[in-house]
Amino acid sequence: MVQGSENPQVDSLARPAPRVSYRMAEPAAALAESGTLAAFGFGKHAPRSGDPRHLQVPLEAFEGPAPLELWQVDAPVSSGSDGAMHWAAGGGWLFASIELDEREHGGATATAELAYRQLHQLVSARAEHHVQRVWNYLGAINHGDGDAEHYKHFCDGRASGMGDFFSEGFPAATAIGHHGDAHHLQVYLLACDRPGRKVENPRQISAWRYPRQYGRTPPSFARAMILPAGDVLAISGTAAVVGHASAHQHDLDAQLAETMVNLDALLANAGMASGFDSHSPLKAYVRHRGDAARVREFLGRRLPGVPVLLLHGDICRSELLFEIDGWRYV
Ligand code: 3EB
Repeated sequence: MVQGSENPQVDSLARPAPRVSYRMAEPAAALAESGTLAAFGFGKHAPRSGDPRHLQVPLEAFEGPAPLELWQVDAPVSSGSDGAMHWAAGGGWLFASIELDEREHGGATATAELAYRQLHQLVSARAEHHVQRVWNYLGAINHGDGDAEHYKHFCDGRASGMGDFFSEGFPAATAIGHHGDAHHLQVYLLACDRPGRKVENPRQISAWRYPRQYGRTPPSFARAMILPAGDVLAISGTAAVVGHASAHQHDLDAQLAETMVNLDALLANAGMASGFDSHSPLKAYVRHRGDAARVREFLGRRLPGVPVLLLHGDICRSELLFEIDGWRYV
């Protein structure tokens, strides 16, 4: 039983979502601000620090120097490390990350399993054990054919490492291929001491029900999560998937348009008005460098004023050229 669940004072505590923003800033300065729960640098040239809240995401930004992505809460933050795992907590929220080399842990499946087992262990021992959102960045994601594809091995390991981690339902998630070290797996998450509310997309079959053709182990994620205070929708990686099929294979413009329809359907199903604004940061993952300008032009037209970070990333189905994820604040 959840301690304090019969105490109305505890239950009435709001858990406003972390504020997520992109900012051109020095990591040290951003980390020194009170309430900084996490700071993400993008690409191999992003500066590093030993701070457990500071993560280098191995995805390159297409346009100029990438900003920092910041998660900030209105509470003091404590943090720590345990081997390859790092965490920070404050205001009822938990950020946790793990980075592993697949060569050191018996390959892709075993490494994904280990990453999820370790995260489970960390999170389940804490009050902030309701995982809302997970990001998975792995190298060479489409390497190998059919069931031998790297992503399929990752899905196998993720599912077995989860155990009963998500017995209350899968969190929202993203899984994207990076172009750094092909064996480098990075997984990070946002959890809370209150449960969120999962949202599916009526235009899409839930991922955990995908038919066998997409792999032995269906991907384990929800399409989105309404964070506990109901103030934010955390949106999973969304692509031109309709039903379970990849629509408009290899056609970038049509995939972009279909993805916008999927986002609208998701917002509607979450009970939210359509559209995004300047407080709702998104990430766009683009498979081919040569498509970046066209994607930017499209987003400028369809999502004017919305902060979108354009990243070089491979989508887990090789026919998909584009995927988007992010946050929609109420
Ligand atoms: C899709 O709709 C695209 O394996 O965690 C999107 C978000 C996708 C998360 C995952 C995969 C994942 O099926 C792929």
